Amino acid sequence: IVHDDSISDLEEGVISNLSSFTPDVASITSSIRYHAEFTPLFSSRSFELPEAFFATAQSVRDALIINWNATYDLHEEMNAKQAYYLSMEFLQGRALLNAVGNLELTGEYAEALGKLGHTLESVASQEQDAALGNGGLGRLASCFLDSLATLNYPAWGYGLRYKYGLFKQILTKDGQEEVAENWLEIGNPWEIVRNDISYPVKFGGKVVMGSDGKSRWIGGEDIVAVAYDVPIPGYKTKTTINLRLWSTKVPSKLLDLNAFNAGEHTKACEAQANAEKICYILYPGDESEEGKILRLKQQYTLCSASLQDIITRFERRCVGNVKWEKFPEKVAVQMNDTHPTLCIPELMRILVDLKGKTWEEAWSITQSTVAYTNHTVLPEALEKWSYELMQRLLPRHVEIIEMIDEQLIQDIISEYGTSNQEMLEKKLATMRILENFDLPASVADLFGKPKETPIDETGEKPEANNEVAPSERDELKGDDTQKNKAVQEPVLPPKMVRMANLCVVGGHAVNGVAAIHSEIVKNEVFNDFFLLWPEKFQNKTNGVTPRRWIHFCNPDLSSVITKWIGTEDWVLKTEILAELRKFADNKDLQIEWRAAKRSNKIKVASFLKEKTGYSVNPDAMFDIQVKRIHEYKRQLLNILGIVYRYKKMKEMTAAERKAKFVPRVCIFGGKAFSTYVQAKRIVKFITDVGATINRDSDIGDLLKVVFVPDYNVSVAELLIPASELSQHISTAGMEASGTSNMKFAMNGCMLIGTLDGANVEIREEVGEDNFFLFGAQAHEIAGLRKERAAGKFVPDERFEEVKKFVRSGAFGYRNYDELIGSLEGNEGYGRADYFLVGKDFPSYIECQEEVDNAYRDQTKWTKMSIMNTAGSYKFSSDRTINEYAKDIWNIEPLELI
Ligand code: B1N
Repeated sequence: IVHDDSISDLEEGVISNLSSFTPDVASITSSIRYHAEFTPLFSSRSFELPEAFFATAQSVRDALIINWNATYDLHEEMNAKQAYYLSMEFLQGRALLNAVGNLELTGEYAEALGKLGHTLESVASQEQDAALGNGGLGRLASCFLDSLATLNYPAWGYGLRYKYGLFKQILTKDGQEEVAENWLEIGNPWEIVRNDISYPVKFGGKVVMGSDGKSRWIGGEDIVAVAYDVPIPGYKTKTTINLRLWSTKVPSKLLDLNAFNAGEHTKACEAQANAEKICYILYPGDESEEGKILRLKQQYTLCSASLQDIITRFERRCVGNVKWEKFPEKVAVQMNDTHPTLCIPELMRILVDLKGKTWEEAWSITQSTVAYTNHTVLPEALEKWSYELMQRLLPRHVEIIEMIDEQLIQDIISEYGTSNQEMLEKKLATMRILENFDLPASVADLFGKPKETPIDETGEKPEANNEVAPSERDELKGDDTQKNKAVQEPVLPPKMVRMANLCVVGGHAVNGVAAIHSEIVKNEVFNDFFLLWPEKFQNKTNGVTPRRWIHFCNPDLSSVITKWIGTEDWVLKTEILAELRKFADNKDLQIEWRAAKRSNKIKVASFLKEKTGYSVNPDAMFDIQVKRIHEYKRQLLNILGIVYRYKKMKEMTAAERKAKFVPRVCIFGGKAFSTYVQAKRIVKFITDVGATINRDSDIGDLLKVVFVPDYNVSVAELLIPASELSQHISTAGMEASGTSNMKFAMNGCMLIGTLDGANVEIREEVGEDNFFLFGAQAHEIAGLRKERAAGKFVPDERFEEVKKFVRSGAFGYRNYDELIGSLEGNEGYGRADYFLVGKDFPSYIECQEEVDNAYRDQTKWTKMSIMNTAGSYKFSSDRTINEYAKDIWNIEPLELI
């Protein structure tokens, strides 16, 4: 589309961009045209979709920047206490529709784009997802930003600007393949590079004592973190907060021009490449993956740059009268899981080494400032770092951590005394920050005889084993002498730093993310700490933003809700949704409710056709499981249930099949970590089962199985409004919360699930009759595993039958020995069904029968669907954020007028 009149309108565009942004259709149109013409990327006069997206986004950004500046000025002027949410992940997804929706300019932008020959929807679909996160933890951080802005809290997010976010998933005949996606390639219209805001960050070097008796950290590798700001608009408010993402580069003084001039380009570029690679890629692990040296550098960069920035702001706002004891009255730092734990020693270092505070003063300030959210109880996911690696990279921080550890030992001793040495040793073994360390000299005397280091067969005392994983060591030393040496020595357990323990000790609050999870945190994972400091422990049940997750992604249902409740206020005050209960039986509402669902299903059907080639019937039940692929989330239970259903169908006549089963479209989506072999086998298995069932003419529309490739935030926004049954079927006690369960319930989707994570609270709110419950409960799991190990588990016949069917080659033969084998045995081969798929299988398939029966009665089903939306009000992230603000951060809203 070429606009002949674009030039004549430009002046208008320039003027409206220089003056304040007046949101009428005419000025929006000229602003879009202005950007289409002057954005450096698109100098031509063409206005096709990619250009239209970019120009539209830039025009929206102008509006955001006005509010963003005003918000910043207000915070500066009022000098109110501010909360900072530090997270290694923000899973923002697309921003355009969210921004125009929050600005209440959707209609205006749609009309302006219409005049320019496009639809807002098609322009919005051009945007790449910002996928700077892996899953729930990152998406939670993004929902929190939306709520913070909407509720007018003085708060910011801090994260890293990864050049490559989460990989793109491609499904081939061999299963999942990962492809890097350079989301910044054509530029990011939402970010504002702040070359004026940068901080030095150091790695390595050594600690020396200055003449003033203060420690100084010198030498090593210096890099610079540069700020990239992303404005985050609130809904129906001018408040626009900031997400500050750090990118790394080499300090300009280190660019070796001499080497460059001498033709040694490689050498000159080396430091630059090393600095830049820190922000190259998002750590793609979910709960169970191992850390790498780059990851520690990333974590420290986030903590160091953010704290320097926060401190600079604090000092500036003190205008020449800095009282450090007031710091916690102005600043709250929330650590999103243990990934930003280094905030604790970094704040201590800055206060003690650079600001001249005593240890005690610094400790009190640090503890009152930081707080920690735990997101997982899987033991393999509790972060630990090799002491040796940390010492090489962050020598001063390790000294500080050692002091905190020593102080903790003193605290434990003063609480429990030394009379019961066995108990005390047990406490120290679980609670200390440093793992596999001897006691420090200051307390060793308290323990009868000093601890002996074991003597090996050669009669020599071995050195403590500071082994690090080979990949880390190679990167550090560039040779393997250490490895050869280590081979000859007896291996002592490696010295580690337990980040979660450091967080619990260094923060004033520790919270879990759902009621059941917070109980497990208190009574199991951190029980010793809970007994020592019960007042620190809290629950903050997760939530999701009702703007993105119902109002914007499901406009059809939103209109129905608004019409029946009589107001749109529910988008801000979700408790109003409960009023829907009054009309749950109303025939007219039910008709409108079903029509909204059906139109969403039709959109998904055409999306599935486009992405997978499979045609599905929009009148079948849409049954969905979308989340990271993980054994504990039990996609295997779901697909084996489908296999069982298929087998039963095959054993029946066409008429019997039709009478017995409700037609279903079973949709899967989710990424497996690239080296998580078992998760990848599950992906492959699901696609194989789909390939067989979907082409089976006996089955037809009665059952389809589709794996949607590259599940991400945008795909979720499409699938969730169309779903009727969603699966949240983790082994009880293993899913900390889950947040998609909340999104599904909000969109009138029934849940089938275990009593795990937030399912427990969702079921309480929507009512037992409106939730399909099955499976063993959290308190039974340990006993069931023991029973299994003792060879006492007797599997259900139907489970045996389904495994046999898979092994018979019904879906081909690849990989199934390992997959099915993992569900068998008592111990040893595979993992003896650690996740209890076999145990829960009978109750799962029986529950699925109940689902079929309920679906046959569409009046009843629609009522259940309405009751889910009505009962979902508690799961707004606005509720969660208000709780954090009151109970942990002690911050108040501040509204621009
Ligand atoms: O955090 C979500 C919860 O709703 C989910 O239940 C929980 O599994 C998820 C290491 C994690 N826990 N831990 C992680 C992510 C990345 C990483 O590198 C761990 N993600 C969760 C929000 O509370």
